[in-house]
Amino acid sequence: MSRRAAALVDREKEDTVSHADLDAIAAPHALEPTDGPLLPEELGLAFRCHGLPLEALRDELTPAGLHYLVVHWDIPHVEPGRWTLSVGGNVRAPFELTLDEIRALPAETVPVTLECAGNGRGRMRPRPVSVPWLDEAVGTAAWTGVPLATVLERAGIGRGAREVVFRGADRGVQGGEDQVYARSLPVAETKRPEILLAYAMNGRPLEPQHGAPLRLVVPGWYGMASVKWLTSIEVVTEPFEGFQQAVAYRYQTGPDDPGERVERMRVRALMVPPGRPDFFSRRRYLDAGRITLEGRAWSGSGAVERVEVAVDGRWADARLEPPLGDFAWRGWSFGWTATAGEHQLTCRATDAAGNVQPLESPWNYQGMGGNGAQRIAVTVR
Ligand SMILES: Nc1nc2c(c(=O)[nH]1)N[C@H]1C(S)=C(S)[C@@H](COP(=O)(O)O)O[C@H]1N2
Ligand SMILES: [Mo]
Repeated sequence: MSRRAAALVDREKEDTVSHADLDAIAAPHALEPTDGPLLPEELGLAFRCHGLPLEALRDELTPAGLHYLVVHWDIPHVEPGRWTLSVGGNVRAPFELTLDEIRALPAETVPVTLECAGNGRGRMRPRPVSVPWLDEAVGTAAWTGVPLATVLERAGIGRGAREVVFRGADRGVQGGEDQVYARSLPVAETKRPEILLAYAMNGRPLEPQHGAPLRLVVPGWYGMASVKWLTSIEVVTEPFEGFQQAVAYRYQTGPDDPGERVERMRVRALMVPPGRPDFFSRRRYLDAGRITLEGRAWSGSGAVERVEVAVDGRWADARLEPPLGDFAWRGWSFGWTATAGEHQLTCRATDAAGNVQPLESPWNYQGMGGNGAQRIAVTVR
C-alpha cells in the first residue's frame, strides 16, 4: 500500500489530518481521490480560494472582488516601495526594475479570461482532494502592464536558452516540499506579445490577493501559469523541474504516472443561472413564458465558434456576441419559452480548433482541466 493510501485508511478513522500524516504524505495532493464526503480541509481551501458568483457572468469584465481567487499558501506581505523585479539567468544583461521603472515603460491592456486548472474537480468521481471547485473558478479582467517580451528583449535571451522561470514572493509547503511559487514557460511562448507583466486590473492597481504589485498574465493558459507577486524572471538552459511544474498541474492517470503538463484552457461555456435561487439547493425558480438565457464561453485554443444550449437534453444553437478579444470569453444568448414543470438546462461550447466541450469532465488524478457541462435544475411555475 502506498504511503498515501495508508494515510487515507488511517484518515477514515479521524476527522482531521494529524501532523504525522501530513509529514508522511510527500505527494502533490494530500490524500488519494475519494468518494467520501467533503473534508474540513477542502472546505477551508474553498473559503480561502473563492469562485465567481455565477450571476457575475453578466459582466463582460469581472469586478476584481468577484473574480475567482486562488492562493496556494498565504498572501505575501509585499511593500511596493521596497519591491524590485530581477531579470537574469542566461541573458546578455541582467538587471533589476522598480515598480516606477516598470510603470514608465510602454503599457498594453488586454482583456483575459483566467480559469483555474482545477475547475470542475469537485464533481469528479472519485473526487481528487484539493480545492473542490464546481464551475466557478473563472473570471475576466482587463489587465494592464508591460509586455513580457519588452523586458526579455532588453535583457537579451542568451544562446541555448530553453525556458523562462517566474518566481513569486509567496512561500509554503506542498507535497512535503518547502518552496516558493514558481512556474516556467518555453522561450518561444514568452515572445507572444499579449503576455503581460501586469500592475493593474480593470484600470486599478492590483489588489494584494491578485498579485500586487506585479504579476504575470499568460492569456490562453490555465491560471497556474500567471504567477502572482512576481519577484524574479530567470532564463534557464534546462527544462525547469520545480514542484508546480513537474509534480503539480499534470494530467495523470494515477500517482505513479508522470502525466502530461497542463497548459491551455479547455473549451467551456457557462450560463447565468436564470430566475431566483433556492437558498440551500440553488435550484432556480422562474415564471412561465419567454426568457433569454445568457452566458459566456471561452477556450485557450482559439475563438469559441459555437455554443449550444440543451433544455431537457434537446440541443439547439445559441446566438454568439462579438468576441471581447482574442483571449477573453465570448457572450451568448438563447431564447426559451419556459413551460410549467421541472427542467434541466445545460450548455456546451466548440472552439476554432474543433474541440467540443464534453458533458462530463474527463477524470484524472489531480482533477485538472475539468470542463464538463454545467447543469442547472429549474422549476417553472
Ligand atoms: N505566486 C503565486 N502565483 C499564483 C498562485 C499562487 O498561489 N502563488 N496561484 C495560481 C493559480 S493556481 C491560479 S488559478 C491563479 C489565480 O489567479 P487569481 O487569484 O488572480 O484569480 O494564480 C496563479 N498564480
Ligand atoms: Mo489554479
